[in-house]
Amino acid sequence: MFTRRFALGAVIAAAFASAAFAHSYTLGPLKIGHPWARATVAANGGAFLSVDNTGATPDRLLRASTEVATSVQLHVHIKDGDIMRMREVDSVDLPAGKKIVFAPGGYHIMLLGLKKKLVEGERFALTLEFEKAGKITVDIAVDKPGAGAVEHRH
Ligand SMILES: [Cu+2]
Repeated sequence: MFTRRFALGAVIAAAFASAAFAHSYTLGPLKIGHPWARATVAANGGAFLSVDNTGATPDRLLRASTEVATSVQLHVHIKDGDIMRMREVDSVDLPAGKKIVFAPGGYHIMLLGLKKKLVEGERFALTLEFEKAGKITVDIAVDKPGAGAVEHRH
């Protein structure tokens, strides 16, 4: 089991050169790829991952929780004229046969009121709750402060 995960992680690592410690999880038909966050000294941060729904029925990410933050919200970036704004969403649809990527500039898991700094190279636990697949706790790997393509503004 662990060996298979590690092998898949290695494939993902090859695709994203900066993802030095890629890892993945399986929950029923859902494949959760490389959960990560940026190192931060600010009160808030973002966590990112991908969810590949390999099943025949749609699912939804309903919420996420972690002990390192006071509260956790599901956010999306939307373009408002020339400005990118973040908006909270109730849930994130995971259509059957599609891979949804949470990444800077798009969907992200917003960590509000961090109780400790997120330090590069460390990990913390985050629990994801899906409508059909249920709950899973994943390790979020903390990457460099500026990792990812798009600036994450608040
Ligand atoms: Cu946000």
